[in-house]
Amino acid sequence: MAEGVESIKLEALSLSEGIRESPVCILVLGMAGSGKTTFTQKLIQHAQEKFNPYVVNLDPACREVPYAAHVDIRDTVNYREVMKQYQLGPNGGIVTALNMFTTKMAQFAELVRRAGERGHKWCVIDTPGQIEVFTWSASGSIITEGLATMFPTIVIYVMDVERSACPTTFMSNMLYACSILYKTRLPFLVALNKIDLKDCGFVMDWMTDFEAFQEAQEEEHSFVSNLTRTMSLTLDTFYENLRTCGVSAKTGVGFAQLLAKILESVDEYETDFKPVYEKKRQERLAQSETGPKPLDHVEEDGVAVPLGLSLQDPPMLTGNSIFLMAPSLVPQSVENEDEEEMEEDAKGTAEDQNFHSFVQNHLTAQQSKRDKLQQEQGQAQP
Ligand SMILES: Nc1nc2c(ncn2[C@@H]2O[C@H](COP(=O)(O)OP(=O)(O)O)[C@@H](O)[C@H]2O)c(=O)[nH]1
Ligand SMILES: [Mg+2]
Repeated sequence: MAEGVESIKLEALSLSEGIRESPVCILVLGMAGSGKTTFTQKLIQHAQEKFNPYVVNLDPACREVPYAAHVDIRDTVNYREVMKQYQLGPNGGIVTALNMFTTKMAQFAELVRRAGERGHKWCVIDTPGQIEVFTWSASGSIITEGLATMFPTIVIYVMDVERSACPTTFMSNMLYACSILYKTRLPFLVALNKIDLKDCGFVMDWMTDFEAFQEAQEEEHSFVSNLTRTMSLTLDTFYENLRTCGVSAKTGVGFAQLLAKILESVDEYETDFKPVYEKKRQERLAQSETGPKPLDHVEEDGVAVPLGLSLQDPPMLTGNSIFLMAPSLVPQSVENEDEEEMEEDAKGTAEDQNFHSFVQNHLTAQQSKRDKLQQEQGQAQP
C-alpha cells in the first residue's frame, strides 16, 4: 500500500497555482504515549467513508503502525541504519531520519496533491513519538509550513487526560500546546484522549474556571505549584479560543464530535489563516523567480524499500541528484546480493573482532596495572 517517490516529476507541483482545496492536511501532534498513533488509526476509521483519508506515518522509529499508510517514512529511511552509520543515539537517529525525509519534501507534497486529485479529501499525518523531534526541528517546520502553503492544514494536539490529572502536569501539557499553537500558527484542536480511563470534565472545568484550578492546586504545595498558579492566569486567553474535544482513541467515543470540530477548524483555516499563508506563498514565488532556480528534475536514486528494512538499494550516482539518503551511505556498485551479504557478514565479523580486541586490551591493561601495583607494594615491604 505504501507509495514510493519514484518517477515523481515536480513540474506538476507549482507554487503559482495557489492553495488547493484538498486534501486537508491534519497534523497529529502530542507527547510520547499520548496516543497519536492509536488516534490516527481511529480517525481514519471514522473518516473513511466521507473523507477517504490519505495516511502518512512520519515516525521512523515505530515498530509497526496499526493502519495502512500510503506514505511511510520507514520506506525512505531506515533509522537504525542512520544511527549506525552516523554513530548517533536513538534521538539523533530519529531527527536525522526526519531531516533526510524532508529533503524529499517536494516529492512528498506532490504525492499529497495527487492524492487530492484521486479523491482523498483528507491527509492524516502521524508524527514521531517524541514531540520535540517534530515541533522543535527544522524538518518539522519545513514540513508544516510546506503543507500549509499548499493545502488547508490544521493541527490536532493529542493530550492524555489520565496523565494530566495532576495540575502541574496539566499545566506543562497546556504550555506545550500553547507554544505549538504560536509556533505553527495554524488552527488548533486539542483532542483530550483516553476518556475511557478518566472523564475529561475536569480539564474543561480547569480551563473555564480559574478557581476550580486553584482548588486543585491547593493540594500541591511546592514552588512549582506557585509557578503553575501564575501561569494559569496567563493562559486564560489561550483557553478562551481553544477548541477541545474529549475522545477515546481506544473505544472510538467522541469521534463524531471530533469530525465536526475538524470541519470547524478547516473553516477557520479558510477565513483566518489562508490569507497569511497565501502571502507567504506569494513571497516564496517571488523569491523563486529572482533566486536560484530549483531543480526541474529530480533523479530518483533512492528506491523505496520494504517497510523498515534496509537502506541499501543499488542506486546510480549522478551529479545533479537529490538523495533519499546521504550519498556517502549509498553503495557505489553492488554486483550481486550474495556479495552484499558477504560484505555485511564481513563487516559484522570485523565489528565483533574489534569489540573482542577492545575488551581484551582493556583486560590486559587492567591486569598489568594490578601487577605493577603488586610489584610496587612488594618492593615497599621489607
Ligand atoms: N485506555 C486507552 N489507552 C489508549 C488510548 N489511546 C492510546 N492508548 C494507549 O496508549 C499507549 C500509547 O499509544 P500510542 O498510540 O502508541 O501513542 P503515541 O506514542 O502518541 O503514538 C498505547 O498503549 C495505547 O494502547 C485510549 O484512548 N484509551
Ligand atoms: Mg506513535
